[in-house]
Amino acid sequence: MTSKMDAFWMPFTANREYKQSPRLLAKAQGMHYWTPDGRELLDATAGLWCVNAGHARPRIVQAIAHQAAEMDFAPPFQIGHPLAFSLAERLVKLTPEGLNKVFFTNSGSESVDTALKIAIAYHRMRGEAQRTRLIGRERGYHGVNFGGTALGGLGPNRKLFGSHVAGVDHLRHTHDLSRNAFTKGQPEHGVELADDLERLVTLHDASTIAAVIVEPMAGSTGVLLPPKGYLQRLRDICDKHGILLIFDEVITGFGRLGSPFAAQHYGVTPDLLTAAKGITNGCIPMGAVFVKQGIHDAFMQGPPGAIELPHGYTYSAHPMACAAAHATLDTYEDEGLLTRATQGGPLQTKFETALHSLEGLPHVVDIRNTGLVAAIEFAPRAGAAPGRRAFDVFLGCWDEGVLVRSAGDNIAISPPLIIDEGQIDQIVSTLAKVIKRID
Ligand code: PXG
Repeated sequence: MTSKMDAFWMPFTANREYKQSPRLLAKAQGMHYWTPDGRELLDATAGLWCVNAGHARPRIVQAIAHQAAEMDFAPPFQIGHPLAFSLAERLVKLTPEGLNKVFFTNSGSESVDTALKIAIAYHRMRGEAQRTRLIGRERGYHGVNFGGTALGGLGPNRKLFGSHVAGVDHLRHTHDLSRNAFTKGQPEHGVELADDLERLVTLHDASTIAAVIVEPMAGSTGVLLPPKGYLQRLRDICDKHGILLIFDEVITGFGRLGSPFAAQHYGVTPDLLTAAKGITNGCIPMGAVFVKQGIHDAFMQGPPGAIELPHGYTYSAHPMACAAAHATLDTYEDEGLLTRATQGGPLQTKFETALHSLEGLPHVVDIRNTGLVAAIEFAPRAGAAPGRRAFDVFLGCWDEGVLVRSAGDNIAISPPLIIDEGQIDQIVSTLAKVIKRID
C-alpha cells in the first residue's frame, strides 16, 4: 500500500485489497473514462447508474461554471432562488400524473429517508398516528441512512448496524431462477409474491402500516425485474388498506427503462417517488422526492405561519445542483434520451439480443434485461466467498478496457443512454472473452 492512500477510508470497498492493487480513473468524456496513465475504458455502468447523458456534456459543464460565478450558494430555509422553483416545475412535468410536488435532497439515501418521514408524518397529520410501520423487500437497496438501511433487504448492508428503526418488515424478493431464468423483459412468474403484503397486513393490521417501499426494478442487488402484474397488485393492496406506496427510482428514474420513470414504463403510479443520480447526470449531488398533491395538502392545515414540514438539508435545492439539473434536462430533451431505450425500439432490441448471446457461456445461470440495463448472473464458485466469480469478471473487463459493475454473483450493465450499437458489441464481446477465460 502506498502511504498516499492511507487516509481515505473508501466507501463500499475492500480497502485493504484495493490499496494493494488500486484502480484509478482520472478523466471522462462521453462514453469513456481514462486512467491516470491514459488507458481508455468504455463506461458500461454510467458511472454508478447516474451519468445517463454521458460524461462532461458541454451544456452541463457550462451551466455549473456559470452558476458557480453567479451565485455559489443560497440558504434554502425561508428564502428561495429562482432556479429551484423553475426546476421543480420542469421536473413535475416529467413525473407520472398526480406526483406534482417535489422536495429536494442531495442523494438517494436522503430521498429515501425523507420519503419515509413524509409518509409517517402524513398519517399523523390525518389523525392516524399509529400508522408508523414500514415495509421493504428482501434484496432491496434504499441507500445507507438509518431508514434506508432498515428498509433495505441486503443482509451484509444491515448486520453491523443494529435495528434502530422500530416496526419494520419485509416482503420476499421476486427472484426465481427455477421458473424465470433467461427471460427477456419482465418475468412471467411471481405475481403472487405481491400477496406477501396481505400476509403482513393480517399479521400487523393495516392500521399500523404507513408505507411500503420497493424499487420498481431492483438495481443494486443485480437487476431484478418485477414479475408481470406484480406492481399493479402491490398498488391494489396498498389502496385497499390505506397504505402509501413508495417507488424508489434512484436508478430507474431518468430514462434507464426507456421512459422518464419506471412508474410510466410499468403503468403503476406510486404515492411518493424517490430520485437522485440521473437528475443531474451524476455531476453534482442532488436528490428529489416527488409527492402526490393530496399528501402535500395534508400538511397545509395548521396556522399559515407554521413550518409545515420540519425537515430539509443545508444543500436542498443547491444553486449549482439546480443549474446542473436544468442543463441535464435540456440535454435529455434535445437528444430524446429519456425514451431512447424504449422497449422494442432498435437500440433496446440490439442491446437485448447482444446480451442474451452470452447464454450458454461457462457459469452463466441467468441473463435479465430491460431498457438499457441488464445483469448476467454466475453460479458462485465452490468454496469461494459469494460474488468472487463476478468480481473476477469485473477485473477482467477492467483489464480489457470496459467498466462493468459486479453486484454479488451478478455483473450489471447500465451504460449511458447515448451508447451506439458498436459500443454495445464491444461490451458484449469483451464480456464473452473474459467469461470464457475465468474459472
Ligand atoms: N435507492 C436506490 C434504489 C439506489 O440504487 C440509493 C437509494 C442511495 O443513493 P445514494 O445517492 O445515497 O447512494 C441507491 C444507490 C451498486 C450501487 O453497486 C448502487 C447504488 C449506490 C452504490 C452502489 O449498484 N445506488
